[in-house]
Amino acid sequence: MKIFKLLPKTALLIALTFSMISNLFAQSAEEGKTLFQANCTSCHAINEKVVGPALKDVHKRREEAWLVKWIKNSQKLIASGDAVAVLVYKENNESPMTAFENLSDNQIKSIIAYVKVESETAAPAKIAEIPTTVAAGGGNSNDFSSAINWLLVVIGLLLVGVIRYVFLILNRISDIQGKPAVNWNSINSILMIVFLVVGLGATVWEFMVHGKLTYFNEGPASEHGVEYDNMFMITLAITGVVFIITQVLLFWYGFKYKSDGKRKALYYPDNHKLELWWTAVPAVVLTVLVIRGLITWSHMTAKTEPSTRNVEIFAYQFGWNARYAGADNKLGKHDFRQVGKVNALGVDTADANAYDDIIVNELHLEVNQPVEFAFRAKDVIHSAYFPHFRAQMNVVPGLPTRFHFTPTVTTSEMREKKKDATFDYILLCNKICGGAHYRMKMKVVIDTKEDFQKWLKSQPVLVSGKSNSAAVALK
Ligand code: HEC
Ligand SMILES: [Cu+2]
Repeated sequence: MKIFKLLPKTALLIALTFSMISNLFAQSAEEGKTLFQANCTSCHAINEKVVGPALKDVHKRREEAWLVKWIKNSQKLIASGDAVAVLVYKENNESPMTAFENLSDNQIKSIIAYVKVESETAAPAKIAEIPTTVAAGGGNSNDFSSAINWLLVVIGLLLVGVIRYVFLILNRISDIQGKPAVNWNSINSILMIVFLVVGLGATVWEFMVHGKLTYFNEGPASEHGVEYDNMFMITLAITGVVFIITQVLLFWYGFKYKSDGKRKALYYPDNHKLELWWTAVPAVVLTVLVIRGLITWSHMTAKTEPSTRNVEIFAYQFGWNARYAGADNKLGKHDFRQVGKVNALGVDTADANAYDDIIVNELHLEVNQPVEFAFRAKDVIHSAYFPHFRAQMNVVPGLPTRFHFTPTVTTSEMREKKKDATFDYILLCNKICGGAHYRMKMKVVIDTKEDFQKWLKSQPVLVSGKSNSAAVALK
């Protein structure tokens, strides 16, 4: 009967191994979650189509080895003639997915582990999230919250009824007494003061609490950003002071001069001197602000030296690319008719200037060096927004736009300043209509001269064989 003695131990061992394995699994799914959120959420969700297809159960429909190859470089897999890859690409209107050569096999596997975990816990279908009154199973959380909503509606209606009765009773009392039962004038005047205090208090609270979340705290990370922030602060200070004075006067006078039946309002039709002042002062202040703004704007959009590094920012539904001009510092021409599978940006293959161009999906810039940006959109209007650099420009199909700026704080310096080791600068799309503009995001890295050159050297040029070492030499 030795075997029975061993049984508990064996069971324990099995249980231990099992929990260790599942622990390992949980850990990698945890890592996968972070990676997924950092790299994939701009185009993918588990349960719905974003730019790419919903990834629910993708581990069931594809083999792991295939997934690893696909995620590393889907275009390569497609080009190799892989039937599944070609089909997936075709089904999704041939919008290319970003390559993730920098992710290791293990990292990709942990992303797949995360997708697997999420697929199991995700709702069975998108339909389930639409609240319906005819819930077959019943008893889910949607039923519960809709019951509460109905309850609130009923309570609200009852309250309106009660208030109506209170007024009816008050009217009856007034009729009987022959004078108003409630002095509405004094109640309204007190409400004026309450509104003033609560309103100003909420304004201050808003500044204190949500002011911390704005980009203003760490200061601008570009040269012109200093002037820009300065102007913003001056405008805010002037309008802030005027706002407080006018609001206090408005509500205070409403309170002070409530009608008490004894006072008679003074008839005061006009005063030319007063009107002159309150027209002239704001006019002068606004003119000064606007002229200052025009001067700043013309600095920001001035022509740059020909030696300034040229970078093209390319926007599409829904993502960004950047194209560096390469050794000649000349961006090759582009031609929308050439936009296609291998040439997603439609770079003109007949233009030799394009051969040494470098296309990336992570923007690196050298600190304290100006950059000249040319913007181009493939499909619809996008808006290139660099919040930390106080720069924004519309990206319009068929209409080239440009600006330049000089970054002044490297990513690592900003990480130190913010005491946040995970901080990254970003390029966002500021168009918020429909679709997924709000998810368009490109990481921006501000490097030291050495790091920037190292990075640029490691990027492949469009036509292999063209060295990009000269691009690095570019001042
Ligand atoms: C720029 C947008 C974009 C990003 C970022 C992106 N994808 Fe995709 N993904 C797509 C598109 C679009 C497709 C559809 C295939 C195609 O058109 O190339 C796709 C397809 C896939 C597929 C194949 C789905 C299937 O049904 O076979 C997988 C798997 C996948 N992506 C995983 C990922 C993972 C993991 C990441 C993050 C590391 C990621 N994707 C990041 C756009 C993106
Ligand atoms: Cu956009």
